Amino acid sequence: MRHNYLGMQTPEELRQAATLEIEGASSSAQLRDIEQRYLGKNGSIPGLMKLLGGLPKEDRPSFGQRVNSSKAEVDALLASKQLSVRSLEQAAQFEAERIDVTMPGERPRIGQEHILQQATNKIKRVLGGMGFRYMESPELEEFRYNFENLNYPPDHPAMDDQDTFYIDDTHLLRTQCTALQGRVFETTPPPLRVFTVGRTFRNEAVDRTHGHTFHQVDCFMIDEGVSMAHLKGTLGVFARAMFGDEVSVRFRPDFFPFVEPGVDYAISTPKLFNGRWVELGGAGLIHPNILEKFGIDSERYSGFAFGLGVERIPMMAYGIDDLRQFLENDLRFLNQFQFEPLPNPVPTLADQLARLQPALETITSSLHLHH
Ligand code: FA5
Repeated sequence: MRHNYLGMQTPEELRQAATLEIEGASSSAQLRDIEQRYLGKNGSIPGLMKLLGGLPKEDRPSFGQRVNSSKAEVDALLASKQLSVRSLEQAAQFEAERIDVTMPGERPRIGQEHILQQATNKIKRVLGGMGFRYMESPELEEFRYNFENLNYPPDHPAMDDQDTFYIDDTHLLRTQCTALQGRVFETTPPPLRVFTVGRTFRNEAVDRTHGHTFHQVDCFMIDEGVSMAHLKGTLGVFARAMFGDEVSVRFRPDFFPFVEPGVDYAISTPKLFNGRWVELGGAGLIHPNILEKFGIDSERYSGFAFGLGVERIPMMAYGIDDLRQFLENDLRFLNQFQFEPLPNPVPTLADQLARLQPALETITSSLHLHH
């Protein structure tokens, strides 16, 4: 057994002690600590060199060697232990941070179009599919397009039906999308097929079926030989496309200054409101006065026009009985409704006319009976 140097441990003892500690260590932090204590600047193994001066001269080289070889061994042991500890630590870290890519994801909240927008889109696709061209005109409209050009005589009480927000003597918030007609007739010679969907305004007492701000579809065509049969056929196809095949359509005489004859247009479906008739809008043959006013020969050309409330469409499709809900932005209400997408591809005009054929024949034969 080697003697102690001034009560200090020998290089071999220190190496032994370090070895035990290294073997027992389980983290790089512990290893760093061991390294510092044994090999660091003030570490115990290099510290042995301070003893050299007190040793007999002949013992110094061999002692120096023993210190160095202990140092080298501890160094090598530390390095190899460092490697294995690090790889264990890394494995543990990977485990802790593991992501299970097979876990179900969080479904992102996807918005959907507002119910009135969905209705508008469907109207556009149906009427567009029947060959009507979509156009827009201003919400802040001139008196002459909203009333005067539409064959309202000055101070005619029919204007009172549409209690109007006037901006000044000649401007108003349009009360009906029929205001588009004069703008089109001014610029476009017949034959023409046009429709619009837009916002309309009336100074109404608001209730379940009346808003001050609502939407209308307005649709019209002018060509040679256009008759009530075309109007009824078109509105029949429109109703079935919007509400399904079981819908019934009713026309009753009604008055609007811009049509002659005029009708109101109502639908009923067995599933809703106990099959009660609900008025969607008005329609008729464009008044010859209007055609003539715009230089369209009323002997040669005739036209039909119809105008419907957009809000009434989802109300009838879903049995909603209060249109104020549309604009309250309550998502619990709005998220319930998803218009069924039209089949893709959308039926062509030819498909739709083929479906319409029996109805057209009935209408035509009933017209003949009355002659
Ligand atoms: C018109 O506005 C005519 N321009 C329709 C027309 C066009 C007739 C072409 C003939 C030819 P009326 O005022 O009835 O008509 O309104 C048409 C539809 O708009 C009504 O049937 C209803 O569905 C809807 N509507 C009218 N006022 C309101 C309102 N305050 N709130 C919600 N919808 C309304």
